[in-house]
Amino acid sequence: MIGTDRRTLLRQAGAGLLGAALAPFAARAGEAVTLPFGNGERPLVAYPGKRPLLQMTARPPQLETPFAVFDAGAITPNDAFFVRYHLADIPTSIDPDSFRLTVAGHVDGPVSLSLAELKAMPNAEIVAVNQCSGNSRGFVEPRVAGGQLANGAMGNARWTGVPLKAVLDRAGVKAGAVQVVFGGLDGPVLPETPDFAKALALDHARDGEVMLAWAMNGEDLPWLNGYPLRLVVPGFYGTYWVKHLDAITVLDKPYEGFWMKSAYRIPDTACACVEPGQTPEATVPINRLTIRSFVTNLADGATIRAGRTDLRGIAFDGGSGIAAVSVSVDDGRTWTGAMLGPDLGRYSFRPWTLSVDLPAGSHALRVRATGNDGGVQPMAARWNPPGYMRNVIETVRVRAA
Ligand SMILES: Nc1nc2c(c(=O)[nH]1)N[C@H]1C(S)=C(S)[C@@H](COP(=O)(O)O)O[C@H]1N2
Ligand SMILES: [Mo]
Repeated sequence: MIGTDRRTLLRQAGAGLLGAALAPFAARAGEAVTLPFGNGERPLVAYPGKRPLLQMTARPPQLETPFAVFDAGAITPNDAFFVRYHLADIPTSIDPDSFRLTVAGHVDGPVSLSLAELKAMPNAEIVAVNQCSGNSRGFVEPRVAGGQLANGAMGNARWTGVPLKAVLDRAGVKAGAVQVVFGGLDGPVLPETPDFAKALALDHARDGEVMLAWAMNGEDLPWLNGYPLRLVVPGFYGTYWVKHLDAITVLDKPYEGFWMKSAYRIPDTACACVEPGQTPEATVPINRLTIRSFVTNLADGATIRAGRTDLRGIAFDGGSGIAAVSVSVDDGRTWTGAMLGPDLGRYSFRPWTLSVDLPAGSHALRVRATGNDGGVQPMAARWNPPGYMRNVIETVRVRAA
């Protein structure tokens, strides 16, 4: 599939032919990246519709975006967008004409909607960050179990679809409903493995912003990002953004499935953290993104020319929007405000730039974002057993010569 342009690929996807080609192709034999933590070696592998990405696992595909992509613009290109699956039986053939989304459960009347019917409803568009709960887990100290990700399990895209509220209204939510459950076409290989499904509170599901998206950055969703339809939950971690979405069920009691009740839970403490090594007494489902910011144009460990240095990067939070980004070159004693770039909406990456003076020698550059809700990044990292929600102030060490 390397060299096949996206349009051809998507035509093939539309015709349901992509499946046969879901096997990955090594980018260039032996090409690999070593992430800066133990066992950080990752092959660069190109899957259909994707440029070479860092492969964490092959079955199911878990692909991380090379960090340099985030320096190229505030929107993450479709072919560079990360991929995360839990279950190895991912769909390999979907006919967009016969595809149906069903809405059932605690409703006046179940409905079954085709893509054409969904697209005929009033469309919605939003720019929003999709980030995995375990993004950056590889940097957590002491180390925790789970996919050892660097900072590339996130991406920012313009999503086009229909508000979930409008689709729920089609079926008519009955009084007494409390939650909505979302299921996709992928499934477990073994019957004992719980199928992937996520739930949202009814009020959240009907907030008018949560949407069912069929397009990403103006094109059909890439196969591996949920073709032909996915849930978009602005401000919430990616785990809720169910891909290949084909089943919506309204419940009159809380959903008890594994992926809500046992997995993707965080300590029920103000910081969503516990002392390293401790087990939380109580947990709640993970929810909103924490505030983060990154330098994107200088890699940790880089050698640069002494003198005036232009820094650029991105910042985002769980939906209050970025109010300010500042940079410290003196271990956090003083901070200088950066200039914010174009505002694509409060759920989007917000670009920033700042020019700093870096005389010859070693420097630690720290970047810190502040949200419109007053939220700031912590100087010390939070710790929780699954390594979720990392948002410590990032440090980039450079040598100016
Ligand atoms: N159907 C389905 N949807 C899913 C998942 C999955 O395993 N199956 N994983 C979720 C998780 S944990 C994340 S982080 C996002 C990742 O979205 P992406 O693969 O489009 O980047 O998809 C979510 N939606
Ligand atoms: Mo995730």
